[in-house]
Amino acid sequence: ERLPALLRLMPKAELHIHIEGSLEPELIFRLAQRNGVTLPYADVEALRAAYAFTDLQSFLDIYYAGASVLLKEQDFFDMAWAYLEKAAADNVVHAEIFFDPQTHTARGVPFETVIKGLNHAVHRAHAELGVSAKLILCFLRHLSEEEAFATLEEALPWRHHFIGVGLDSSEVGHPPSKFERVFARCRELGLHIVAHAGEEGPPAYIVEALDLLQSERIDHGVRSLEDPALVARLAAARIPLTVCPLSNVKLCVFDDLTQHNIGALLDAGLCAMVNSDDPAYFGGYMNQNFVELFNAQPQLTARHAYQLALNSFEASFVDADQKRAWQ
Ligand code: ES4
Ligand code: ZN
Repeated sequence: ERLPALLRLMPKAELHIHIEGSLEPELIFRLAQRNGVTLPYADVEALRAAYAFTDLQSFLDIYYAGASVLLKEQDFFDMAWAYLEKAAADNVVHAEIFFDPQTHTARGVPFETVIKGLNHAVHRAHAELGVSAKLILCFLRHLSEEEAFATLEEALPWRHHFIGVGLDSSEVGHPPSKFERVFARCRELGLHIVAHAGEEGPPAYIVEALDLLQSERIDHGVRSLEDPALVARLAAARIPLTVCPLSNVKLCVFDDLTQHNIGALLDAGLCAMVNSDDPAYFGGYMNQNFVELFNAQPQLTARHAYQLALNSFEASFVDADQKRAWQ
């Protein structure tokens, strides 16, 4: 194993983690039993065996099925607490956590139930684990802009429980332009803006996320290297790319970790960093991503590791005083 102590022990921030993607098969079955939900899988092994993805959509179908066991405030707390304990064990000292309210409100779970459970875990993690955590509300891009506006409306009484909004789910065919008006409203509300772009979608979707949504970071963005003018723009503006190595391999964006372009992104001067995306589905949490990436790519050095950790703090939405304290 290469640089194991450095990779595991260095403090880092995680900026691209879907909390519903941290739901482990064991917890899915425990919550199914607790809530009387019947799953189309016999047991944990059968569920895990279904985690053989060919693309983003084949993953999302199973990810939304897994989330169907989440009904009560306690369920959302248990899920987020389990993630935050794993994050703390990986020396993640700050996490900006995505949640997908529409996945739950569409099943009749009140927005309030979701946000209260997650918020409770966030506060307890600060007190008991020393992890600062914030929430980012993601709109599902396969749904309409009207539905995104309705979700924003439901979220407004809880405005101070989340720091920003994002855009996730099925990318191709659902460009950022579809959500231009709802993101304009979010900016008026003072929310931070991020968007998934350039995971499976073309570099033009990254340009739309920047120009039309005024996205402050790009989630994934690995396809930016196909457009040299875009790379120059991302570098000059220091727009961060929240890269997820194991995710990209599991969803067949790259054949294997030896083919991943994160080293090229760093060498192009981009503010890229490592994240776990959906760790329960993609084979590991933050440190697993670091360790497997560095084992696969001997050209990555301690200097790259340090740069990735530094970039994670630079790209975070914490205030300047907190950033200085972490330097
Ligand atoms: C996601 Cl990897 C990925 N891409 C887009 N949307 C998502 N939601 C959860 N994981
Ligand atoms: Zn993601």
